[in-house]
Amino acid sequence: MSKTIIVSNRLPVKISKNEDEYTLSPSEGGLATGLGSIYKKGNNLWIGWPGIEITEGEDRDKVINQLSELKLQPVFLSQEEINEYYEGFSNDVLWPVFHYYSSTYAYYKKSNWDCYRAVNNKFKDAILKVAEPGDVIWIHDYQLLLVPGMVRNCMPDVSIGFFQHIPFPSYEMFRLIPWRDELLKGIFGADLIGFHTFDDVKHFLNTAARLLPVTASANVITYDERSVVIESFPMGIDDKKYAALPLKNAVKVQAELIKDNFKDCKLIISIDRLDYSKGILQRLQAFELLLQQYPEYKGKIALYMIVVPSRDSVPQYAHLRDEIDKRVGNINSIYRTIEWNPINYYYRSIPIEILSAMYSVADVCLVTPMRDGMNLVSKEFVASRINDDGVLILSEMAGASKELIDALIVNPNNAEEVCNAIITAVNMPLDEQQVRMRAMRQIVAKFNVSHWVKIFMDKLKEVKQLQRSMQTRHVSGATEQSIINRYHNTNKRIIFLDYDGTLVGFRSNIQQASPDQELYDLLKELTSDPANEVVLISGRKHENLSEWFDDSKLYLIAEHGSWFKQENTTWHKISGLTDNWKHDIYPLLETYVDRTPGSFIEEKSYSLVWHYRNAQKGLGELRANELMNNLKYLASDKGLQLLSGDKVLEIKNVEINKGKAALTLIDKNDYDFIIAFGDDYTDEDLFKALPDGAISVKVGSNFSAAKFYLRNPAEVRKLLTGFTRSQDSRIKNREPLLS
Ligand code: GDG
Repeated sequence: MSKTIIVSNRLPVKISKNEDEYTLSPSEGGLATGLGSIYKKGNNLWIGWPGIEITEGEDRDKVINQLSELKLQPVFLSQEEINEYYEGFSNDVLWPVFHYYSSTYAYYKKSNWDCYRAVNNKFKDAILKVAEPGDVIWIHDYQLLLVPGMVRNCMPDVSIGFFQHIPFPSYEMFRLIPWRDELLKGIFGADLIGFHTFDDVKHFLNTAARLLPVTASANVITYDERSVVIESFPMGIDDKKYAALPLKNAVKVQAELIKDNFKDCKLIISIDRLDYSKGILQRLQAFELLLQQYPEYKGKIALYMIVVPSRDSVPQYAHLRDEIDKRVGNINSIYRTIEWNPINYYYRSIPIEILSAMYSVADVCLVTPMRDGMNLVSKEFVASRINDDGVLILSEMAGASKELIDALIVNPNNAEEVCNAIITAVNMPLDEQQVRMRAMRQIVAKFNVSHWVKIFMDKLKEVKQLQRSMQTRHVSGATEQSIINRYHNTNKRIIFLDYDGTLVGFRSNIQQASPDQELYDLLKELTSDPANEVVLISGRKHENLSEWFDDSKLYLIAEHGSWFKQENTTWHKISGLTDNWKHDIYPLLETYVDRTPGSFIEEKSYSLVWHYRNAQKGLGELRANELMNNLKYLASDKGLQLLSGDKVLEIKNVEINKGKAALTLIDKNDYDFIIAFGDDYTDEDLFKALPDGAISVKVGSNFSAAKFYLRNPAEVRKLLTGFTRSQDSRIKNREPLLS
């Protein structure tokens, strides 16, 4: 039976050593809860680092046995590996770059990168030990970016999902990493790549398009001939757990204690791990500003701030902790009174009962990270407000701000805005609090952690099915042979061939894509069979096709069907078309050429094409969208059609399309073999127009109405050569019989 394997840097367990014995306590983190529904079932399991260094073989065996009872499998790491892979690379390169702190905190050291790669390889080995074909592997987070690619190399068909819990930065940041290509290729080993927000998805898609030879169609990227889907899956929490906690006695007791302590004060809470990305100093600055500018709040509000210790043996973190100590000390010494302390600051982690008590009694929760993948504290606060009151102030830089839109959303760099938000929050009438909180509680309940796991796993299944259906539609092996057999068992054939992208590859200069000798020879062989009508059906100008193919026996169709030319005749165009519209559209296109270096206009008899394949990446697409919007109404008034293709925007008479053009030929004869090859949007008209028994072949892996697909022009040529070759061999085979 197939199984699911979860992989993350840390196992969801805490291990402590007491003399010779190891004690395990399962961790209650959100991820562990969410994924509990998976890894605890059947023969599924979770692979990761157990959190402490264990060097002795005997000890390792003990721990392996204890962990296996919890369905966990360890990857043991030495202290040196933790220093280099985890601290040195994951936390000193990927964390700062992905949180936009590269210039201050990123430290690129080759030996740390080598160790990151080696440890990722260790994780891969651990996976391969247990993985079997048909299994599903879900890999988590930035410490393991290379693992999907490493597993893929060994198990090409296995289903791999990857989810990143921290932000994915813009290309401008990611490109700074010296090993960026390898990292990106590693992630692309997955079939489904998930992030918390759509912004992360956009950054990732843009980065992939800039750095790797990928083809993209919306959020589906073809890499290494595999379709990979990139999507946002905002992670949720175990909302029921947080709603149930305030009803427990232990929590109620704590809640009363806190209330007693802050009797006449509005209580503002904040909870973070010690990290520069959390905006703790900026938050203190905003709080101080409030006390400075609005002295009437002295004694009326208090900040209850928990900072959970983290990495404070690293100088930058120790420095941050010192700064926080100083700032809190300063504020308290300036503003405190005998009975009131503005900031109650704790540098320690707290038990969940106190956390829940804080969530449930606070008036305001202040969450102001400078950058955060999601931020679960904000959602836990919302889930804990079982009376629908309380106010959440939330940084727009946290992924959660995309969902919790009823929070007071602030820019954490804007001290005045944060200060004003605190004032609004502490004065907010109860009915407004309730309207906002109810809306947020609904969202937190609906998009909880189980929902997150379910939609990710469902999508992963769907992506695999998509890949499999692509595989069965790929013309190779038995399918290829059956098409070739059908070809030979028929004697009135018509073959439609698109040119650019189908018979020759994509070139940045449209004039460069001229036919090579191999193509001429192939077309000559195909057309020399009297049973074949070979039609070259292209969007190119008729003059251009004449230049290349006038001497051939091909039937030529130019400009998507405006012009036709049979062997040994001259060109004729379809009647009743007008090109008057060009006077209006051309000048508009010229304004886009003036504003977009590298773009140009191609003029055909009944169409105008704006090409932007040489424009700056991203700018071309932006302008094309703008142009599309500009032309929308003008086009329908004038009976024009807008076609947006691969780095082109084409405006043409609506009456012309390749499908109609092909039908005029098909209808003339009783063909018993009809096949069409094409690679882009204009060929879809052709595929759709073909009669039922026809064979349609899409070149490339974008979605298509075609029945089959081939990967590139080389494969098209191979199939066509297959037609002619077996013809030769048939003749050869027949020779002895005939003589
Ligand atoms: C990443 C991303 C993303 C904190 N202090 C105590 C305590 N906590 C718990 C909170 C919450 C969790 O830790 C922290 O949640 P974050 O969302 O800040 O997550 P990170 O660990 O920073 O990690 C983040 C997340 O992954 C999920 O994808 O949201 O953006 O950085 O659950 O309650 N719990 C207890 N005592 C504490 O002192 N009991």
